[in-house]
Amino acid sequence: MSLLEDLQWRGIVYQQTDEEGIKDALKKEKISLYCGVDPTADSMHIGHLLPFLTLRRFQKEGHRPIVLVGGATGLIGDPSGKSEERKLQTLETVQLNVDSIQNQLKRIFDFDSDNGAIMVNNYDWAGSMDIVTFLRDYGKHVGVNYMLAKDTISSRLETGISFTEFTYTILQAMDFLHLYENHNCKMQIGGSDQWGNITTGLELIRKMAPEGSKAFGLTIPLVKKADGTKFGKTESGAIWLDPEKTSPYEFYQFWINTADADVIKYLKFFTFLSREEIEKLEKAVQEEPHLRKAQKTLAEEMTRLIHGDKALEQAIKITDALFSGDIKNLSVSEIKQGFKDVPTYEHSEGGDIGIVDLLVTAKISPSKRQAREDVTNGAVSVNGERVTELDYTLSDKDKIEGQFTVIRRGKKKYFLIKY
Ligand code: 545
Repeated sequence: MSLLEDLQWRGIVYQQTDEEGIKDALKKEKISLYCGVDPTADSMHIGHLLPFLTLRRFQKEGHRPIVLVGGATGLIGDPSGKSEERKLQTLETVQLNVDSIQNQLKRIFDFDSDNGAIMVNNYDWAGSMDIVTFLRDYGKHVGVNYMLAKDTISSRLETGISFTEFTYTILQAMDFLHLYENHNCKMQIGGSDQWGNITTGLELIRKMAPEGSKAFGLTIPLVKKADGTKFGKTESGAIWLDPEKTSPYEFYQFWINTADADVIKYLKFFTFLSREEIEKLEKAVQEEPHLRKAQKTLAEEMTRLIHGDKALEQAIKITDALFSGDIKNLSVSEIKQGFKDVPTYEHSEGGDIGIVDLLVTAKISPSKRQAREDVTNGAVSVNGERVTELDYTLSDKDKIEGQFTVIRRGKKKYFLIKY
């Protein structure tokens, strides 16, 4: 199966500027191609991932990926897919964001092989360009009518669009031309919202590059969930790649909670598993869905890819401990990850406290009578050990690394006591 056939089988191809041309080019030679991201935040989230994973698929087949971080375009703001004008960010913020996003992208690509990835920043060529050069050498080749016909611009004419954001598409087009001329970059890929910007680039190349020059664009579909809700969001917000914003455990949990109706699609989109492996998992979803083999594989592949082996191991350890209730062996950092969304009570005096009093003051049991019942019934455990004596007192030995006690009431209800 060719790369394109594989992408098609995975459902990754949305639009192509020249289907036959792309097929021919990829058959004939190894090409260089690029995908860009604007440093509008200090981290990417999983909604930004798909085009870059697709770029990585090209690299695995011998093509050279160029990863662009928009130090210049990030200062302007892409109107694509936005119904309102963006707020400008400061130079300092954008520079900090460039660094952290580059670090996230570095994990995904191979930089050392013969077709090693190239990391570029458009600030290097666009940042200091003077306005006369911009208008004479680039602006002159892009018609205003042509720009107004683009969805991303026309959809903003009613609500308003500044000249700054109107011009954005020319900046991205200059990037494509620059990479075409300096790195022989033949193709740009991006999410479906990038179609307008990608085709402006092709227009500029057609007008400015020598006769017979050929370049292509390919877009990738928006990830949609079977139930119609937005992909990549939970009640606590977006799923970030930054482990400080979304812990590897939460990240793992996100993927493992994928619905049966979505899991095969996500395996195709996001993992590098082969067709055979994915088809096996598809069978597993149909025949033994309760085992959640496909979800487990997806969560493992994604957590390993973004956070590495060690973080994956930890995420599995926390998941298992929470499931079995055996949490004694968790470290403080693992407890922090696993119990982030669990009701927490701060025992500020820090001294010893009787179990019944604690259950009441921490609002774990609704009344003293109920608290006593819970203990004698064996419904309460402290750090995974059942406690049945009413006069049990929590002391230093119950504090994990001096900081936490985990109380469980019933089968699944966890509470955290913090000192
Ligand atoms: C800039 C200069 C270029 C080529 C591309 C760009 C960026 C592009 C853009 N892309 C989006 C983006 O989102 C902000 C991320 C915050 C960390 O705005 N003009 O930068 C997204 N992109 C990935 C996909 C996308 C797109 O990074 O293409 O469709 C999301 O899936 O929205 O020369």
